[in-house]
Amino acid sequence: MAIKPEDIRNIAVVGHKGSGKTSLVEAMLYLAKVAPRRGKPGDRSCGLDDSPEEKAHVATLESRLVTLMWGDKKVNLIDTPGEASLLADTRLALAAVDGAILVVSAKSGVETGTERLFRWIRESQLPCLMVVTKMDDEHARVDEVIEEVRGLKAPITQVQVPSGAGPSYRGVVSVRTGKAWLKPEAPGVDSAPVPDELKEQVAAVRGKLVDDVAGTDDALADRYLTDGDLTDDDLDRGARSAVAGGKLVPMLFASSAMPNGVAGLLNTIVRVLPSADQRPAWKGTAGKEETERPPTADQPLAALVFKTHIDPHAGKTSYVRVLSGVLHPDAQLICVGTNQRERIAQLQQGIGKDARPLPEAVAGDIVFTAKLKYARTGDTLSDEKHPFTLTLASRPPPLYSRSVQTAKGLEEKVAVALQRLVEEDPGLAFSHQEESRELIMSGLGAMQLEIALERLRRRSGIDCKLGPPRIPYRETVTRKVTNVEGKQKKQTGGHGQFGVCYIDLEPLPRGSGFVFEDAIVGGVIPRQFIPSVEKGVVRAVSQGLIAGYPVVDVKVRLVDGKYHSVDSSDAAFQVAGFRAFRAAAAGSHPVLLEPIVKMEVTVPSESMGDVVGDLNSRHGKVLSTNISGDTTMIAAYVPLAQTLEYEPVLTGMTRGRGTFTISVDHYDFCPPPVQEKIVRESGFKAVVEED
Ligand SMILES: Nc1nc2c(ncn2[C@@H]2O[C@H](COP(=O)(O)OP(=O)(O)OP(=O)(O)O)[C@@H](O)[C@H]2O)c(=O)[nH]1
Ligand SMILES: [Mg+2]
Repeated sequence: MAIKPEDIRNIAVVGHKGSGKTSLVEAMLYLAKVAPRRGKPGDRSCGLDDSPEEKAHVATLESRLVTLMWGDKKVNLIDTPGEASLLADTRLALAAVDGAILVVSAKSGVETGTERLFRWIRESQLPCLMVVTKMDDEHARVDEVIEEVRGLKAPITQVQVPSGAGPSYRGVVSVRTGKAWLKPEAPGVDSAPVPDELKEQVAAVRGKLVDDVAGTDDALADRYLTDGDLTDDDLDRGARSAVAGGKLVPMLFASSAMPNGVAGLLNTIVRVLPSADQRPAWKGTAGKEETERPPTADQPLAALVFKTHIDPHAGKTSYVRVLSGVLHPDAQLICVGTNQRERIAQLQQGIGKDARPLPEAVAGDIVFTAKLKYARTGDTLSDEKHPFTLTLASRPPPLYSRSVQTAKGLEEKVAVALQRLVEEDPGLAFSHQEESRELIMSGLGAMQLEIALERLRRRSGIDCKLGPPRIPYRETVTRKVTNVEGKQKKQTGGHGQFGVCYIDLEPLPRGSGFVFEDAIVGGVIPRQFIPSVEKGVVRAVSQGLIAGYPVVDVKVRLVDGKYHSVDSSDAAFQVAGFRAFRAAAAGSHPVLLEPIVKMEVTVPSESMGDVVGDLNSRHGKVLSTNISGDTTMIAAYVPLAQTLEYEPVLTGMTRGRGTFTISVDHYDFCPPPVQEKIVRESGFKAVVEED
């Protein structure tokens, strides 16, 4: 029987790295009989975390879609990475679903990732369930963690009571239905009456829940005041609409090691979270117009590509959320972003052996499709006559850069492989650095780049490694010198070489670049050789004076010279120009300039002191601080070299709440100790070359 949008629940499972998401998804798959056997947490028996890199890192490194049936409801779950530098995937998963499960470990509690993800969930106005997992862990500190969760400045309301914690954990009781799942030895959907010792606590928590639900709706509040309680029906309906509207965030408990209680979570998903057609209309654009698209099957087709996976053998797979309409295999769609036509091939659901083709995917469903030609991650595909592009939350810009180093001659191949990685991971970018001829890969953090490179090595067989990107330093001079000679004279036998020039060299203001002025009078150097002198000077300028970086903000004035009617040549005057510049520079006190970026760092006001202190320690110059509400925006100039490792530092100082932007602004003098180090490491030799 075809599935209807009202029978579908789409949920992203998100949380801090290692909080227990994948294990929880596995427990749900097991209870729904998708997974063949009961795995222990961490025992990946149903196709999750199965790439070589995921196995090596014991972590989820990209989003995965799994589908299960719970009763007559279809639940599409997206298991997402928790690693901070891989959250671009997670952010897109949140754009494709109608609800989220935020997983918190009973051992580690609320962490930086928990706070950041919860903020994203609230910004996206997604209904959310909070699940405290690892309840069986011997280090579970449940009461403290409940308090930490309540501290998230959100309308958290407890809907289950756990029985025990750590080794004594048995399962959970639902305070709404009074159902209890307390037989770990008999997993599956077993229910039992509430044991006597929990009755009082269950009644108290239910009272609080009724209070909370009544507080979200005037009609319910009236009934509650009159009757002193709410009927189960009222409580259910009230909870559903409060959760959908973000007025309540239910808190539940779980252990993936004892998945019997996870049945209560699945019940809550299908009963409390909104179905795919009950979600608010999708916000987007049609051409330049802002518009909304109802999430129903009777609308024209629109679908979001929220994830791309490229397998070296099977090719490209795209994960597609049907936003509206009905998607059929063979459908002809337009990708509004690129204006390309796409033909959909087969539609599929299920992972590994469970994969099966679907005859159609109705609004609200999430499917895989192979071999899309043009659509990239984040693109919306739609009916040509009814174009629609979903508006996505802005993604954090890739600000952590490294150069990708490989053997000579393999750069082209590496560039092609990098391009493919960028298609898969929307948080990754790569570029060619012209000056240093480096391939630069940028992302959100070190771990992301390392994993990308591991994939690249495995798939292409090319050996390559990451290095710090070369900072584009510049050189300049600080004193004026005049009438410096540059000479080329070789007149031993046959056709000789002769050219002499005299130049003045002077510093110019920052940003002026290089200026060459011809001040020759009386033909002391014939016209045709003036460009030759300039060429020689330019070559010296580009080769640098102390560390091999181009020289900027200087003016060279050609003031005098000598020539020979037979032995002078273009080559001779080029050498003379080159030597004159090198000789002039020696007396003009050359120094190193470093690129300075303008940073705008936005942080919670309470972290401002730490962040400003850190910027100062990075030789930063704070320009302004603007407080608005409880966030502060700090603008500062900071040397580019000091920003390469900034992301994890800022995350640490602000518990993941800080963001920043960077743009190269200007060049300024390098502090002498920094200059000394760079000059020493450059191995630059300022010997004047012999021809
Ligand atoms: N005792 C116990 N351990 C758990 C439970 N859930 C997860 N773990 C363990 O916690 C570790 C991390 O679990 P995962 O499920 O991989 O966590 P995750 O949130 O998916 O991690 P990332 O995908 O890397 O962010 C593993 O070693 C699991 O064995 C649980 O309910 N009880
Ligand atoms: Mg995981």
